[in-house]
Amino acid sequence: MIEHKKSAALRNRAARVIPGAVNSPVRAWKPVGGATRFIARGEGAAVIDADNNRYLDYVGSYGPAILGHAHPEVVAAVAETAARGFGFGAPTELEVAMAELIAKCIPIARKVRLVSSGTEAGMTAIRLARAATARPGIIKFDGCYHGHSDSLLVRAGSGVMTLGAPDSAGVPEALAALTRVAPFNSLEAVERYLRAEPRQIAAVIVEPVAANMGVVPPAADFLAQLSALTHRYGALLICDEVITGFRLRYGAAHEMYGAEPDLIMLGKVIGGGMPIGAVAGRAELMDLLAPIGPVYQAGTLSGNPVAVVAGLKTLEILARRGTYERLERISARLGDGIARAIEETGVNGCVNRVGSLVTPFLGARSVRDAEDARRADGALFARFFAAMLERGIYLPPSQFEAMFVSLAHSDDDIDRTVTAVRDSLTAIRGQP
Ligand code: KE4
Repeated sequence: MIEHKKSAALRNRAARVIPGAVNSPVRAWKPVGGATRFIARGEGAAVIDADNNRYLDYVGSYGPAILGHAHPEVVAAVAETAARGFGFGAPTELEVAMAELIAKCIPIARKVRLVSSGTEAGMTAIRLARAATARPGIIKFDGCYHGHSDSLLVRAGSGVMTLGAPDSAGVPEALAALTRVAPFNSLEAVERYLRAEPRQIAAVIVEPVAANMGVVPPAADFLAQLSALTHRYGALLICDEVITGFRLRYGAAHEMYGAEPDLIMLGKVIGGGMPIGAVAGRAELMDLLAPIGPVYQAGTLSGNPVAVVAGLKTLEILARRGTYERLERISARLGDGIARAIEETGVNGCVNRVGSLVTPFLGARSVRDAEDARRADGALFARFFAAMLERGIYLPPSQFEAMFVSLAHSDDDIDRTVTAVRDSLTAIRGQP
């Protein structure tokens, strides 16, 4: 049994001064039993906890650590930039370089506003869409997550065709009612909403590849048809690329699926692990933003040079030849290996993978939307998580997250992970 006395002591200490002992709920490990490990440091594909236990890491800070932890070139760039000051409340050349790079890599990103989180990017995109269309309504998809702003913390109402209901205390019913929630991959539900209130919907917001219900790819042609449908009713399409941006390719994922968004959100990888987000899109939309337009949006640390340089260096490294081919090869090795292990152990499950985003679903044969995902066996996943942790493999502590493969994961790391999956499934298969 792996000792984690220091993590337990830190958890107790933290709980006295931090709600739930964590600064973001998913870190509390509630779905898998709550024995959160406090991490002391990261090294490449590994993290080491407060009790000096080493784990192969598939959380990767929930996406930013695509190079692995503490990449020496990124660390050096951060140190060198920090030595010149941490930020000035004034523009710097670094944020111009970041905006230019994003505009060069993503055709729809004619203008870019940097912020400090994906949530801020989502808030800003929604506000821009409402201002541009003078409409209040939003359509989002069940199981997709776009940060914790009020209009996006909304779940489907009682019947599929009703208005949204708050998905958090503190979100006013009246505001939640402006958001409609459709099943992911359902054009029919979106069309019903748009037809029912043709001039009410400002925007449809979607993760091009869903990764917050576990990984769920878009159905064939879904995103291209969603774009056409949204625009036919005068609404805007927002693609939330906070996870997928620069992870699935060197640019935006929506282009892989023929989607034509008006605005996109970015985050995670473009900050290389430092706090960042971005909203980008057509110039006439982005120019609605203060100080030139009427849509107010601001941030003390927006475009922070230390965060931006971590992102720029990360993107520079990702641009090197063979990067995404290697990421695809090792991710396929992982996904195929997990699928084989599920098959060979006879455990009821499946694997969804898109690029370096991988989710093993347990207790479900196929997962195409949030309803399917919710039918997975959470208790079985919790036992799987614990068995993998015992074998030194640190998975995201929820069935509804993605495993994030990094360029620091070696073939041996992947093979070791697959062996641990097979042994863990065998171990939990017989458990009551
Ligand atoms: P942040 O505000 O957490 O930086 O980004 C919000 C966000 C927006 N869009 C997508 C597609 C996202 O996945 C996220 C945040 N992702 C979660 C994990 N899936 C972050 C982990 C956490 O909440 O601690």
